[in-house]
Amino acid sequence: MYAQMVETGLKKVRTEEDMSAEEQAFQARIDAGIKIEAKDWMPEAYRKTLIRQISQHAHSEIVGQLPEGNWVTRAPTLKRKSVLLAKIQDEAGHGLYLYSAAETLGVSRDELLAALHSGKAKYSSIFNYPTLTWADMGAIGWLVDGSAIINQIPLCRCSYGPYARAMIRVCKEESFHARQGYDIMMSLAQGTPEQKAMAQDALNRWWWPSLMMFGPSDAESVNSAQSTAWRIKLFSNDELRQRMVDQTVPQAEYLGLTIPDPDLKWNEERGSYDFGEIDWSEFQNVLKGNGPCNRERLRTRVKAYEDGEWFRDGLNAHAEKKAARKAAA
Ligand code: FAQ
Repeated sequence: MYAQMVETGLKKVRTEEDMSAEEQAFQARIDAGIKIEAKDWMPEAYRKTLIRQISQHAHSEIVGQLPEGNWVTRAPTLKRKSVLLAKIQDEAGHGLYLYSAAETLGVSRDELLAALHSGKAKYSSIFNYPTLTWADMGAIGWLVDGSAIINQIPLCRCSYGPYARAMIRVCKEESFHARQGYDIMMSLAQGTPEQKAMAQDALNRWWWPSLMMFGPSDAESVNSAQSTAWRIKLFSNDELRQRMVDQTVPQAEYLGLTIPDPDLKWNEERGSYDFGEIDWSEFQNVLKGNGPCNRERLRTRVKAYEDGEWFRDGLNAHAEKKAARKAAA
């Protein structure tokens, strides 16, 4: 598995024998459902694991603006355009809450952004795919925000207080995003044959990458066991992926669209859908930086950061002047 770009210092899941008295007390708090707060003692590997996950999550939110930004100038009506703009702005806000949550763990935003810009830190694989038609705005809201919600609702109850609290507002906003996406799909699916075909094409292209968002299969997920013990993860990658399939298939049926999976079928015994094999080589290729848009996304992100330097300098100069005036008074 292509993993561990960020060294958390963990080689295997900590058992009671490995743990110091301090660690045992920490684990007991987690097991009792007590939240860990920024100033509490925590094992170094717990801190690093959270920095890894929260910063990847933050990076995903801000890189996730780029595929949608592509369509702001081409939205079909003024209403759709203002809704899309508001959604993209929400994603920036989510990035800010998440960077702030990561900063409570003793890392600076500059360090986190440097890791993103150098290509060292990951962001979600899903944002390395192109947005070719307006229907992609529908598919992203419906499938990508839909998957993000399924993954993030349990994070509202994770063990680290600042992360859990940030997730509450993020999830509320994501649910608007998912509805706006489904609304676009509904309009297209009920529109002309060309519009319906466009909606189907978007579903065809976004379905499998959306399933990959949940991460590798449980058997390949290197971080899951320890993150589950620490209640950073409450459900496994495969459990959440299954939830997404079960929730989305009836929605596709309602739209009159077909999920692009010939192996998809209802399993009466399990009470959920069986689905086809995910192409994990595609997933790993995207993680290695070789997806359709990896280079373009990073280039755009770095350029935006560099172009904003004058503004950051202006803000700093203003803050310094204000502080100096206050000190003089
Ligand atoms: N893409 O051992 P696991 C959104 C990496 S937000 C890239 O299972 P873990 C909002 C993983 O980091 C979307 N890399 O890892 C929006 C690890 O590598 P590492 C983002 C992935 O952490 C909507 C390695 O594979 N959401 O969409 C991916 O226990 C629309 C092994 O994997 C979050 O970040 C992937 N898909 O579980 C914005 C949620 N999957 O770090 C704009 C929080 C796995 O050891 C528009 N994160 N990897 O080098 C999580 O829940 C977890 O981190 C998982 C992965 C479930 C993503």
